[in-house]
Amino acid sequence: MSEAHVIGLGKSGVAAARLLRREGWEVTLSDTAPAEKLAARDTSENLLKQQQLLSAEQIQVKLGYSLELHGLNLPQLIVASPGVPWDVPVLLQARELGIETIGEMELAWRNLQSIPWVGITGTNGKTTTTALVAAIFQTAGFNAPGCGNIGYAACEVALQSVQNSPDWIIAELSSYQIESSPTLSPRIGIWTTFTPDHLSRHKTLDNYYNVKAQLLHRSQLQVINGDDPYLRKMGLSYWGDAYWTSVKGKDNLIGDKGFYIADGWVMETANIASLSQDERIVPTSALGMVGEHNQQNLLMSVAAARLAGIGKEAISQAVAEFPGVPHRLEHICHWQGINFINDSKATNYDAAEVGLASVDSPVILIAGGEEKDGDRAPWMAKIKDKAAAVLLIGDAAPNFARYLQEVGYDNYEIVETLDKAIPRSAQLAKQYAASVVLLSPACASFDQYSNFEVRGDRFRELCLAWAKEAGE
Ligand code: UMA
Repeated sequence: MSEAHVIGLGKSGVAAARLLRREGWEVTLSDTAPAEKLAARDTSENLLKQQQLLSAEQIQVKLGYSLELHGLNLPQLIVASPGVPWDVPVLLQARELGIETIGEMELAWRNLQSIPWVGITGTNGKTTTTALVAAIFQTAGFNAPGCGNIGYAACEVALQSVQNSPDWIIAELSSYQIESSPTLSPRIGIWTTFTPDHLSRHKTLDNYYNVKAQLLHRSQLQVINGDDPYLRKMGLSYWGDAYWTSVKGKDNLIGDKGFYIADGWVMETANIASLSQDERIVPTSALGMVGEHNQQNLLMSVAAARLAGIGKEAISQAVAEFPGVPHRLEHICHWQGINFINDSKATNYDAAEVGLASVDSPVILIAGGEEKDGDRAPWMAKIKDKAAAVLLIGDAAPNFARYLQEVGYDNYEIVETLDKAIPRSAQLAKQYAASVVLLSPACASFDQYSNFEVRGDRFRELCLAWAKEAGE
């Protein structure tokens, strides 16, 4: 039997290991983290239960283990989870030894490539666009699961596909997943935005751009957000065949085919469906989500739907019913005139700037966590413009305090934890007559939480408990 080694006991690694096992591979699943560390992210009982289940499926699990390639028993295939850097020494060594190395997403693609994919990438906006595309396709009657970086491993879809074969795969694709998926070729590729992120992994902006560009090059049809300054600059010279979108009207479209907003409607240019004139598809007011960036996400989602041949009625219904995405400007509760909003998914400066831009001011902002590289100046400017006070949490708090001072903003407090931030934010909101308390951290969550979802869940839990206890 051929041997495969899967690295990473997370959502992706577990699904990849099961898929390989089903294909008849002898599978080892390893994680560099020791059992105690993995148990701390979940519980020891759940970890043990998972290990027992995997063993019963004849998947060997090795915790606190770094794969080493020597001796005779080398694997024929190594599958890496997205969080495993693509250039770790063991993967470089494997390639030198002629051992195939692929990412979990590539494995999913190999299993699901007879089905058309919509692949959505970009620095920000991916998750909302993925969820909205999936909602539209599903309302149109397709079995079209949203998967990938959105939190549902694509290999899990492949596992489920035996009983329930999808019509379309709607995949949110991070740069990590694209980098490790050399043959993944969607029917429709969407590029939402492009700003510096993940530079600790990709090293340079060019590398990061090129990873995302690869996906679009391999996509049969390309949809690109023409309102993103960087993508716009690359323009026609680079992406001549793409369908461009713009919230700023037809005159702002790059090229002659695409989707734009005019007079409160999402419009499709006539040349896409060979019509005599441009067509109204859905009123922008149908989408119950705030912010210009969400209008951009709407345009790209409608573009994908139309390119897949979906009619206006299904699009209108899905858009009107779309509830939004948890942790992305998610409205948690309303307490004495104050809206508590969870934007935990804003894990970088750009997303946090968009978060602030999308809500009413004055705002009490909660920010901080594990600091990331990037250009913080636009976010700082937005804080000065809209935040009545800033509460700082996590490891980044001292640095963020210094950055705020440097730009002449001193109405901040270091509160360290969300538990302390919530009651204090309510007091400050009263003091400054602020209508919004916004968690939009501009940081990864790993200093205090296992991921941004757990951080957002904690924020939700604390806000709801606070509102209940404090009463109307
Ligand atoms: N690990 C190793 N060796 C290493 C590195 C990591 O063993 O060298 C182990 C870790 O100890 C950990 C496991 O790998 O136990 C985790 O693997 P993972 O980080 O790939 O986590 P998964 O649970 O499989 O989640 C991944 C994506 N995570 C990342 O890309 C970091 C999830 O995206 C995705 O939803 C999921 O697959 C399903 O497709 C999350 C994310 O943070 C949301 N993405 C980044 C982002 O959006 O900024 C890119």
